[in-house]
Amino acid sequence: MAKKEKTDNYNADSITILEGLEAVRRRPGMYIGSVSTKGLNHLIYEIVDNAVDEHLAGYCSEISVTLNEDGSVTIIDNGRGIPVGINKKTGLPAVEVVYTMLHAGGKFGDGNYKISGGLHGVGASVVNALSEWLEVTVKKDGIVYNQRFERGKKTCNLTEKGTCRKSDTGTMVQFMPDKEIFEKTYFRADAIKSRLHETAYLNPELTLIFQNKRFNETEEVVFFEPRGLVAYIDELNTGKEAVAPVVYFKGKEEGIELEVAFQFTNDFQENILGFCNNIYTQEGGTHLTGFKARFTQLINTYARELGVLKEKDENFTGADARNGMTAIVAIKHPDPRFEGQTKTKLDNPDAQKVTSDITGEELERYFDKNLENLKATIACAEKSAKIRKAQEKTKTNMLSKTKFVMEGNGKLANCESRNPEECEVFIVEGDSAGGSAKTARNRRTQAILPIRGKILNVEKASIDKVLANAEIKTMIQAFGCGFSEGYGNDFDISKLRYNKIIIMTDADVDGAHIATLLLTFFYRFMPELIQAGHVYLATPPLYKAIPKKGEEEYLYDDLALEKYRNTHKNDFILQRYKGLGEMDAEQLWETTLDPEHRVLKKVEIDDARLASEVTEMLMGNDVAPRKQFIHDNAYLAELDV
Ligand code: 0RA
Repeated sequence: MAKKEKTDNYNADSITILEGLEAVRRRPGMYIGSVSTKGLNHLIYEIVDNAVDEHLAGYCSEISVTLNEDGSVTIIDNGRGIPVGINKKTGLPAVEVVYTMLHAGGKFGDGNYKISGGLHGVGASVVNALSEWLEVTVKKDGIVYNQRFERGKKTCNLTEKGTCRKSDTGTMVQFMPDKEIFEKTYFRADAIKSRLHETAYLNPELTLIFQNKRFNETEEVVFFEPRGLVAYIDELNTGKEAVAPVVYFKGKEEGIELEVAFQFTNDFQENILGFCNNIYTQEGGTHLTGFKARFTQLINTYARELGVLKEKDENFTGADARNGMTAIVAIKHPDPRFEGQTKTKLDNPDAQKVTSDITGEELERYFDKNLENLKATIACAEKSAKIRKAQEKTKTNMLSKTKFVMEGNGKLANCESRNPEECEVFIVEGDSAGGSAKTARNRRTQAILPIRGKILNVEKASIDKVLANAEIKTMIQAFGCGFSEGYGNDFDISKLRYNKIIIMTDADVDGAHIATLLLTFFYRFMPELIQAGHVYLATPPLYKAIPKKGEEEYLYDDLALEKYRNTHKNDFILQRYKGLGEMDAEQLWETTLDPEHRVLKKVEIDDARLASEVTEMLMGNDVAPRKQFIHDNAYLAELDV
């Protein structure tokens, strides 16, 4: 061979490439978090984020995401097109390197803020490795290029497929998620739409198009939010009573950009969302710390200047100052670092300093000119402080953990074991199902907490109502770790008494509603429970098939029923369960409690966020979307797939 040296090089490189992608297939969770539907959706976000990077670089104005009928997804952007030139180190076209080498994404960067520094940022190669097949098409310099891969391995070299207008540039990626890797390969349309909408709010010059071409679901939605964060706040505060207009400011310091929007409503909660380089920082971090601390300090200073706080008065707490606040704090950082349970907590100290500096400067400027808004804001803090002081007296008694008696606490039927590792608590809808569950359970490790009717909607209720609610009080006491919103942050996950908290509701619209309310409660007050993977949904069966001959079988959804019908041509009786209450203790054990046979769905933070949105929609004043929801029953369908 004439070009021996080059060939050897190529082989060496291609071996490392394959090993890299093999590692991704062996341990996909390491790269995309999980192989559940959440991990599946990450594949799409990964590719979209790359295109958003191209937008941030100033070259892409439109991104479309299409869920195709065959289960694949297509993502198109009108950027410059991924480079196709030969990469010196590998001797391969750059686009091939991007799709086959781990972490190759940033190599072609040009110093802009890269999403790839964030939570996902694992690169297109991970998507490729976890796809049954993937095809990338690049339009660049008047030429259309294409390459195809299967499970991360190329099936052909980059090929020129034809020509196009020189001005017509961009990248199109189509892939089929691999059924060998993912538990389910059905993308969650709701979560994707929500994420695309979020991206539109954060990038006011970018248009994102969502198309669903799957059977019976066809729709097209265009997300374009030229009012940016201000429009985002409007959306978050829909149905709430604003007490002041939206405040917006931005600034740049030490190469870090900050954008903030906030508004006060008469709610008794704060809802502060943080983003870094377009990524939602679930666990918060230094940007939020900087903003919150400076805001609190500013409100206290103003309150003293205006005489609202007298010399003898103590300062407002942070929670007081932010009582009723909805805020978005979005930063762009050239080198973001993340830590925490789910690597979604921003850790850069300079982000705190810059956020604090800009917030101080801009807010002072704003409040000096807008005294009305300032007064309304301070009034929120005053109201909160008043209630806090009244409650501090009663709270100690109400939530005292030391006074908690394990047995005989309200309606909780506790388990015998005190080893949290093996303990589970079932939150069961309805007294009759609760009764059966108490009989059916394994008393040693399974506790039952029946709840009646609908628990309080924590999105709407004030903190004092939340804490006074019997069901919620019982839950806080039973779990043993306190709660984390409102006054004081005394949630301590190390005190958790149960390794699994299992929500068990009927498989109907009411049941789904109760489940969403519970998830909203956990999401708002005990998010760490979800982050650490302690919250589950039980899935009781919908049917029992009793054949003339052969074994009875429980069927958990309509799809299972259809399969059963197709594979069992003989006569069978179909028993339909209307609710948990209809099952006797033995059936309940067999189908829903028995760890050997039951089906549990682990709740992920995306589910809870979505539940929170759904709750908002169900409880809001708008009737149309609620009717639509009940008609579609979309949430249930999404949970089942
Ligand atoms: C680096 C340089 C150039 C384009 C891109 C990255 C790029 C990456 C992605 C990922 C998804 N869509 C994308 N579009 C563009 C430009 C190189 C040149 O001008 O030749």
